Amino acid sequence: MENNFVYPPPQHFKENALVKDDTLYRRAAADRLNFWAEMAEGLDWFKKWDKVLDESDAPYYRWFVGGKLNVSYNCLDRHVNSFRRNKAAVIFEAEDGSNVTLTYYQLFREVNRFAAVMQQMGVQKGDRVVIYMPMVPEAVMAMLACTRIGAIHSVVFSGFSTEALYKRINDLGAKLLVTVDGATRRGKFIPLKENAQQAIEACGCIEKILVVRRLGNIVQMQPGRDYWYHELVGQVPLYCSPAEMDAEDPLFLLYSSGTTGTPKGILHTTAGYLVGVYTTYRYVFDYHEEDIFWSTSDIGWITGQSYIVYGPLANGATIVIFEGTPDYPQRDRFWEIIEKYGVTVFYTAPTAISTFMQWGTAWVKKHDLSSLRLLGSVGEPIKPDTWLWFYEHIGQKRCPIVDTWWQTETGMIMISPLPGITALKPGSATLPFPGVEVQIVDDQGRPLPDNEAGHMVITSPWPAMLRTLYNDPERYEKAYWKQFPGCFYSGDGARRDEDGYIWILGRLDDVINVSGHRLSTAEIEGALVRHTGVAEAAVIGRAHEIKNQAVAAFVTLKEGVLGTEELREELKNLVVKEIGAIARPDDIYFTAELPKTRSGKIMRRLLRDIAEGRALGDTSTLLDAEVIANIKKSYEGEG
Ligand code: 7RM
Repeated sequence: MENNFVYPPPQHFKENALVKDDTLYRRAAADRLNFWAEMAEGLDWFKKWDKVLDESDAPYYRWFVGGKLNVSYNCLDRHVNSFRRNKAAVIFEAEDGSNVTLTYYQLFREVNRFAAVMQQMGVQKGDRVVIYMPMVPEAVMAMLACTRIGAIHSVVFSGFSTEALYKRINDLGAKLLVTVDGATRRGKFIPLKENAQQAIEACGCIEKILVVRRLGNIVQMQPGRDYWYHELVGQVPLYCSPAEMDAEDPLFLLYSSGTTGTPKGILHTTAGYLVGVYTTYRYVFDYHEEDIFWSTSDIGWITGQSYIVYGPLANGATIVIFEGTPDYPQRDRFWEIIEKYGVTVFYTAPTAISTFMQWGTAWVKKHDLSSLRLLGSVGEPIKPDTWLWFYEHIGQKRCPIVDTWWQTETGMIMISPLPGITALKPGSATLPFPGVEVQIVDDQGRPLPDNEAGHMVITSPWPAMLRTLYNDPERYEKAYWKQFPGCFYSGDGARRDEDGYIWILGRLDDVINVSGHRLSTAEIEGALVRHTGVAEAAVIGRAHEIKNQAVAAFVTLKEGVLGTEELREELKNLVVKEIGAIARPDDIYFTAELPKTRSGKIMRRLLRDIAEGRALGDTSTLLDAEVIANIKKSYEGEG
């Protein structure tokens, strides 16, 4: 872990950087709320706020109380009314290599009409709209259109299964679903509308489906329920006036895995979220007007919401949206795109970088990456050797790397270098962003000395923080605010070194991180026990060279059921069906019993030790030591 190399910002980068000194840190430290108010001045408000932060009903914090604004106005109208009118907003690269560029004016027009279509379909302020779409510009338009009329969007990753979609729609009580006829992934056809339809029919709350034509495949349309976007868009006005939203009006919901089988509907509201992503995009990515910014995430994840859509567009940046995958048609697709559009800032995940490392540098060398000036990493801890490869082969030792720590809950980047001033240490996310306050504490909540590992907590509210969990305020309080009263519990372990740099160690709870995607062990267990042959299941994340973690399941079967290879496949497929391909277990171990504490809790820590081939940790709370010996035996037999 320990790495003694420190990388100060290169001179040429420093000279041109937006932040050249520690003024932001000093201003935030002197008066945090005033700092955020200053940042909020960067947005356009219909009415200024009366109070920056209201803590009277904590943990239901309210930011920019009394302020009125509209998110789509801030992402579009104000740029259209400026020199950015004809600047590229979106460069879209389709999987087949075709591309479209939309200027701010064009995007503005499209979003206005999209909003008018939704309005005509009966969507009103406060209604929930589910967006189940691949990475196409219409997905971004649908999001912005919702914000224009005050509808609350919830994007569901298009790789999620019908069952996962069903769960989310049902929790939301959504009225409208926006999808496409079909999508392609690595050239393979995916009937998105048909998948969505199955979920909807099981739910009952969705009144209408709006279908954007993407592939032109034949789909069954039910009159009165299903509408083609291209048929409605010709009948609506070109302009739809932006709704005046309250600072604390809900903006969007995004489901994220927690420690139980039910995903959490994380709620973000209007002003605080926008101020947070606007500010962090600007300073972390050292925003320059001429940048071409590419975040390889999907809009179904918070990284896509905050740093493909809202942060960049609120700043008037040019973004790349890519429909495909890094290995299709060949393993140099990302480098080809960087070369093709002259991408200047490239933001991706450690898993992707490890994969590229494995594919080898020959793919990289085929392309001119000289346009790049800054790199970013997000989603998992980045190993120092992965960091160094990224630095050397992609950044060509010229580009700083911003390792950004944050969560769906935090909405915005919380820990990150400011690339013009922060000396980088490979593997460390470095320092809290100005105005963000973090501490490392022990189990009792006592601050720990330097270099001791503990829980990472956030000690004061920040503007883009989640406001609650949809329909479940009790869970909101319990999951985030009860563990260490007054502090936000991140679920991550970390240590702080003698320079104040933070080293994230990963999740300490039952959330696992596979290729930067958050999965709940309980949710996968829930899927496994749906099989009639399964008595009990325990799922863990075990270390994986490329994916950060891989899903490993320990399964006990009912009397008389045989643990065959077929059953193993069946169980893996069941998880894919219930959750999606990202949750597919790598390993399934059949075992007679599971290790439990006296209170009946499965001891996942011990299973992790077994799966990773380590000496067993503390077994003193284990009820029956025999169980572990047996699992170990069967594991070694199979492993
Ligand atoms: C943005 C995002 C959040 C979890 C978080 C961490 C892990 C994210 C980093 C990281 C180490 C990083 N949101 N995580 N970024 N760990 N270094 N730079 O990923 O809600 O999907 O996941 O991801 O464990 O708690 S998320």
